[in-house]
Amino acid sequence: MTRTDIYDPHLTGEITIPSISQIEAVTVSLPFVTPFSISSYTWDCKEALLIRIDSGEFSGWGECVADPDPFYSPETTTSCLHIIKEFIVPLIREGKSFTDFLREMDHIRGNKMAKAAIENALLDLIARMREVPLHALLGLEKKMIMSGISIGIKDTVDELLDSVAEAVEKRYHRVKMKIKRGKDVEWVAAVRERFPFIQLMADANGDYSINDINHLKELDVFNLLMIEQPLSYSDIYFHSKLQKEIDTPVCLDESIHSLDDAITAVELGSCRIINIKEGRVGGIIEALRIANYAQSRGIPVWSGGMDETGIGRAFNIHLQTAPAFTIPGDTSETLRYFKEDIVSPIVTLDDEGFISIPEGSGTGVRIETDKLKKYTLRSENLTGLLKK
Ligand code: OSB
Ligand code: MG
Repeated sequence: MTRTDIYDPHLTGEITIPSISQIEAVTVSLPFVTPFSISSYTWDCKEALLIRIDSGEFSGWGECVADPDPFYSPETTTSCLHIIKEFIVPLIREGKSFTDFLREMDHIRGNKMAKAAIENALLDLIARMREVPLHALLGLEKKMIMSGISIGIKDTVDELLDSVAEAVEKRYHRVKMKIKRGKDVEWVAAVRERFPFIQLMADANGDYSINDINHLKELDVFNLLMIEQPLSYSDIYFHSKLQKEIDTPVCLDESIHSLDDAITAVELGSCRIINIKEGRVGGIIEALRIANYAQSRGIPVWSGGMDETGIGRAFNIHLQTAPAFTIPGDTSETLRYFKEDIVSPIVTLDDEGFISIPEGSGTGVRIETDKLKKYTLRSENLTGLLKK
């Protein structure tokens, strides 16, 4: 099977780029309430590159999901800003169809997080100018969104159990625990013993190799919803070997950057589930293509997160209105990450653990200017880089 347009969301053809009056890149740093550890790194704050694109009185915002470091993905906030300035902003031109803009961005290899930030800001801007919610611009219907929480690696099993207990109390629909070598089978066993019935999964962020098949097989008894990215961040082939040997469904995160990657993974049998992070695959449109393809192959998908501020989180929320997103994602309450956010409304769970779509046009979130100022490290005006 090759890439075809049948997976394309229908309406990008009728979207055109409006006249742009300003573009600004703003780097913020928001301290985490508690540090967040994955197998490869620990973050104690979220440093994010934000993009604001203005057309007259309207502003669209995008958040680049890259970190300042290359410990989750090779892209960084600095590499993204470079690509955005030198190669993406010059492609933005009034009257260009969005489809053409996306095709031209395809000539820039990789750099998906940089592309997504601009794609997101433009879609938010266009939706706001049309006075429609982002999901409606994408042809998707409003619905309540399932919640899920991703619990970082802890120092002790007791700390982990306390965090899981808190999540269960809050009615999160699904709990993900991070694992790594030395903090895996016994840690999962402890959580499963205390919470026999919750939807539980584990994310290894690539910490294992194909030689660990027998060890990873030990996880099969815990009825996990899935194991996420057990092998290398760039591997698809060995995951197909692993999936044949273990019962637990494998889910790919880091290895999937495009529809082509998703097709490779599904055709090889490398995973039974896909984590779609729109920021990791180049934006909402590519995310929807992957979702449509996965649905056609009976592969469930869910929306991952990158500990985004309220701007990026809002895109993940709108994305999950697509019917292919049948598994709860990594979409959690704002206050579990940050003491305060730079947008309102913040994300909260209702009594049954659901999240509602913010009201209003575009993503529906408003920037809190004073909070944004408080957490801004630096900003740069990119308007002069637009081609006349
Ligand atoms: O692997 O999904 C991941 C956060 C940073 C980098 C990688 C990952 C994560 C998460 C947190 O799991 C997701 C979230 O709550 O936004
Ligand atoms: Mg992951």
